Amino acid sequence: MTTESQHRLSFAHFCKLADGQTYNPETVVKHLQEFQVAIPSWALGAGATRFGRFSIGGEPSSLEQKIEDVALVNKLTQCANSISLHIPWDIPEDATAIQQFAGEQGLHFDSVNSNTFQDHKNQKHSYKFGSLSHSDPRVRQQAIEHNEQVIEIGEALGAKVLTVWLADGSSFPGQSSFKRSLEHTQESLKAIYKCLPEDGKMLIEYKPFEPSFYSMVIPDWGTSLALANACGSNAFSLVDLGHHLPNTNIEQIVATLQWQKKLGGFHFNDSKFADDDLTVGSMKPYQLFLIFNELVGSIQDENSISWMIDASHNLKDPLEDLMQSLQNIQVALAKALLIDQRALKEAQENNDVSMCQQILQNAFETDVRPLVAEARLRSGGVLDPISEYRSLEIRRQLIEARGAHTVASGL
Ligand code: PSV
Ligand code: MN
Repeated sequence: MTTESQHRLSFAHFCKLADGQTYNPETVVKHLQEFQVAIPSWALGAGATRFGRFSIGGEPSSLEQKIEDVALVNKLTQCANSISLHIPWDIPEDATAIQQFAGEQGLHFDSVNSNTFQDHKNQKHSYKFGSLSHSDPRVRQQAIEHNEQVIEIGEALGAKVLTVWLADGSSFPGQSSFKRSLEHTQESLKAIYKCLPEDGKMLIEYKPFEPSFYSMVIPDWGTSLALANACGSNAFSLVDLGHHLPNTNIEQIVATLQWQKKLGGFHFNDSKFADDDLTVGSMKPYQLFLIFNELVGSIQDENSISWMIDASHNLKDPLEDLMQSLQNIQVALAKALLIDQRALKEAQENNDVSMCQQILQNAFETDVRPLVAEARLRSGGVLDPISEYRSLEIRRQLIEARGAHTVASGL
């Protein structure tokens, strides 16, 4: 564990070594302080696999408790000042009161997520065979109306971004028509888009497989982009790191969507195989760094992308897991901010391949933890969030207050 005085020494040392480098540690610290990632309301309890779920104890069972958990993470880390709701998992009974409750704890509401991947209580038509793409117009209409309701809930909470992820697809060849499914989806998304407030946004998330195993209606960035283009200038694509087949070049997708000015949202997680929903940066930190290399331009200009952690915690304490994810995001961002972009461009223009690689690796191999800790401290957070969390025995207190067997809502 690093003490405060050790941190002072390592930060001063870092700044000294930065003398003559193209980056300014103070600017990096400033960007880190500004960079905020939303926490989804479904990431605060234990997740599950198809084979079971193991409670971690002290899980939040109300929206208020979820807000309290996010506030705690934000208090320690100072980089997670918003919460993203999934409707109907977390419908606020009194939007004004809940917005005030969150506001008192320094939080606001980020994107709202619709859910047509499972049937809701008392709903008329089932989503078993799809929602916005369904062959039956009554099911499509019901799914459109649900999204409209989510937009309204978001507006009441001050959240103007709607994220749509469709589980629609097919598991057997011939089960459905690819073209008709897309036509229906486009028509449905356009209807939803019309209900956005003027300054609202719609983010369209893609996924190559799961829950459907033969085809997904929106399997990739290209389909998401085509649908966003069909809807209009306030519709964008959303990249979820876990929604790619192994070895996909995600950083190139990020660059392509930025080139089209259609990158609107980002879900952070990590994976070994597919949508494993593991701690951000726990498997492929270099990939995360390369993605941030593509993103730093937009982070420095104007930060209009919705950033969110979308992970599931089966083994670890979710709050510790979130703090590890946040730390790894900040580390990747800081490293990307060290890249000498001018030298990289020059090396690229000169086709100096070795130098291109060298420039990236120099940044990646730099230990930026002193910068991340400094940003956290300056913003009012703590030096080492997980140690602090453990020494305060927060999980024990949560179990005492909420019980050992509470279940956070969700799937
Ligand atoms: C689907 O896998 C997804 O990534 C979407 O963002 C959902 O809204 C989220 O996970 C939670 O199930
Ligand atoms: Mn996602």
